[in-house]
Amino acid sequence: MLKVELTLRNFHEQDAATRYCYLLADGTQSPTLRLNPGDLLILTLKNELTNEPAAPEPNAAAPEPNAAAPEPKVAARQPLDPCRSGLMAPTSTNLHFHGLSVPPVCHQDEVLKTSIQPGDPPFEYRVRIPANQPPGLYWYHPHIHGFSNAQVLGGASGALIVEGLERVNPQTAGLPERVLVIRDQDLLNPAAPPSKFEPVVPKMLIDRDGDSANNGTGFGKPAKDLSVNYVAVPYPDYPPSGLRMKPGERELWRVLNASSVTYLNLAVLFDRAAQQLGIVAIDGVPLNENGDPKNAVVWRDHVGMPPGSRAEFILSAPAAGATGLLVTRTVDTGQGGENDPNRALLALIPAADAPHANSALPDRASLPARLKPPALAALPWLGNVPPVRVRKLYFSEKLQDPADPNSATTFYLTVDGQTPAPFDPGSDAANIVVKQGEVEDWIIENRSTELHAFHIHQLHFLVMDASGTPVDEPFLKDTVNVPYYNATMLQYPSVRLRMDFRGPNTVGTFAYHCHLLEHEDGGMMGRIRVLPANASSD
Ligand SMILES: [Cu+2]
Repeated sequence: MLKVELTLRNFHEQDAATRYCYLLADGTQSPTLRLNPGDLLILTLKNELTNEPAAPEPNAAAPEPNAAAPEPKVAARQPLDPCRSGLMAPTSTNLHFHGLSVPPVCHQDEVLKTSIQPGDPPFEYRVRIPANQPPGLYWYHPHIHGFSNAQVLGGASGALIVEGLERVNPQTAGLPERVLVIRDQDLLNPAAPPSKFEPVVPKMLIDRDGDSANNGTGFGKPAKDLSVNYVAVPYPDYPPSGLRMKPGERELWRVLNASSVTYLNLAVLFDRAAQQLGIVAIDGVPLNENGDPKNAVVWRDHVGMPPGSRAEFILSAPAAGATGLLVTRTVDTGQGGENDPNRALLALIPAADAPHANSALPDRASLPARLKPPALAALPWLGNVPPVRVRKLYFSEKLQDPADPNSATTFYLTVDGQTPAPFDPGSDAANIVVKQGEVEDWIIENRSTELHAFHIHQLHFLVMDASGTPVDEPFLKDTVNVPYYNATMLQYPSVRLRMDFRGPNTVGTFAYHCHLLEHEDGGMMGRIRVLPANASSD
């Protein structure tokens, strides 16, 4: 059992930015939670958020939430039932355990109705990690519709590790481990020109979200700054902090892209040469989860990570005298997307006296060297189960004033055949109803000119094909990028996902959405109801 008492606080900066952080009583910020399969997590969350102080001018760049959020009534406030109120206000909060197959019910992993207000007593989460939860990196963050972006962008997120990777993948046994949480935030130096060391100076464009638009060069002002374990690496010069490593030592890096909108394309450079990264797990699931030993370690010189995703990989520290750099390379997010340019994240500094346990980024431990056998998978491999039906969903966007390219955008995630509508937090109607035990194929199409990241709560899926071409990725994900459309294409890009509703913990009502949180808050979300296997089907 792991007992944790978290307090969520915010701090209003003078530049109108608001920072958010989970705190333990001893001041630890957004702790990494470590649990074994079968463990019980008892987490109490105290909401100490405060409203924005009165500002002389409203921040014109702040995205308008799609649904008009009622302000909490100050006078004679009746205590609201945190399990039922569904109040979506700037100071409301709750928790989502991203990637865990735990039930979508209140006090566990329910986010559509659960809402905790400032002044409420500490709210208790009791989450049993399933015995068959794959070992790897998961995370927790708030999920209040309309305000997820502000809270996560401000820093409200933390890592959660399900222990036991070495049981599934013996090549990771005994490796020193680092947890890197990469977050994005509003630019610290928004008025600065690009660094004079950049080879091109692209024209500045603003996209529909009010962020720096993709200019296609790999340079220029990013939409957001990035930070590594809360250490910002700001535009325009991206000064990386230093990570001291024992020369040549192999380590396991567990990387979370906790960004609100920023895509990552990670590479590790030694004297400018991209190094091989031994990927062992994606989205918390070992690549050899299906028992195929050839997928135990997949070597690549870069790792693409949409917002919300995780990658765990083996790498070797630079040799003595060499220099290393963790970078994210530019991601082409589409004509309508944000600018995600090339930038440094972390300098890797070989040092014989580098501490093992208490480095500049303190979150480091070692995996056990002693092997215990993994729990046997109880169900047939998802890729071998034929789907009972196929559905198509599509991402789309609409300018509220089609004549004005700078007008606000509405974001849709629509089940094909239904009328596009932004997510309605006040409704109980499910867009999709399935029965526990079923397996479906979902084709997720992108009809917009920017990338979207499809995510569903409670379960993992398998990517079967991309725009009709089979994909050989025999491992599970909970977040997947969907390529953007442009007018020269003959069809909308898509991915085909094998959706697994076999787990008993999928029963209930939960969300699927785009994990670019500006889009989710703007309406790009839907509701699915999974009925018990024995429910009558009328
Ligand atoms: Cu999106």
